[in-house]
Amino acid sequence: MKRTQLRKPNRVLALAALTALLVSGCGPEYLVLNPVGPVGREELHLIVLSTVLVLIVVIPVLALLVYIVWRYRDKPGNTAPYTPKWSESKVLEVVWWGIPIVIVAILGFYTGKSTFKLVEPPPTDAKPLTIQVTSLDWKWLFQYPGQNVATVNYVEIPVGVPVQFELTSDAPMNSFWVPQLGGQEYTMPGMAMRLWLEADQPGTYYGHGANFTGKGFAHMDFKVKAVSQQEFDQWVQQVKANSPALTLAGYQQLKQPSVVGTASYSSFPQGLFNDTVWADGGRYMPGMTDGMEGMNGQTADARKQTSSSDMHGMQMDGMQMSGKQGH
Ligand SMILES: [Cu+2]
Repeated sequence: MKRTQLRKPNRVLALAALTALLVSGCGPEYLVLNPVGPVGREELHLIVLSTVLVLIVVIPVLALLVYIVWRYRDKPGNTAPYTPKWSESKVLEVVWWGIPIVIVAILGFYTGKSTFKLVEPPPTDAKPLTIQVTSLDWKWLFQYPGQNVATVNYVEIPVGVPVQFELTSDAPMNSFWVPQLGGQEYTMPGMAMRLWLEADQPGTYYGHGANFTGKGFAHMDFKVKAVSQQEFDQWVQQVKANSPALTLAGYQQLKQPSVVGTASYSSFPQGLFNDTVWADGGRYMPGMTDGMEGMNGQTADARKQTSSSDMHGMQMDGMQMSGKQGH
């Protein structure tokens, strides 16, 4: 008697806790679940789809686990049937092969569709903006080749404009991630990767490295400030007027392992990003053709020749990810 009296409030408490957990699942603190741009939204659809598909397996499995443990428990007088010869059941084989095949097919179809879609810039009339990103120990350098300004640990973008982030690393590989705008993409020495993102609401969004790179890694956070095109243009003018230039010597100092705050630069050495990529092999993601010329005025052909020993015989505009840098 006493036992059942104790169990009821416990059950109510557990149910209340579960409900609270489910209801709070979409609070603003869950950045990935609150996208503010087309890329993040597309990826949220995939997260929801895969969660639902996974639940088709997880819920019956957990329910069966509980049922079977209870039904076949060792108890005097248990009348559960003993049927050891069911291993050739056609029905069961179809169920446990068929359901996963259908789930993987649906998941594969939609993941593939989204992946190919997100390689292209978000569809809009606005002219894209290019920002070159270099991960350093332990800070992020952002260069605006079109505006000729640079920043450290923060980046401003215009709302409603697709931003082409070109990514490399001049330090151990890292990963560029702005959860509310879209998924991460790796930054790797000697490689240039590309990630399209777009914000459709003004705001300040959290960004962080997503690949551990040593003791200063915890400080590799940055802010993405999305503003109107007009505010963005004003900001560029302000940086040009009020900030020091980033010199090559300044960059060499910046890339030394250190934890720094934010910084702005009125200019940066021409071609610095591409020189960084070429210094360790010069591999570009397919479709990235604007990255072949650098500070020394070297042409693409010259670069191809000087670094041919490092190209593993691969074509420069092919998928060059299978060289020495494995993951
Ligand atoms: Cu790689």
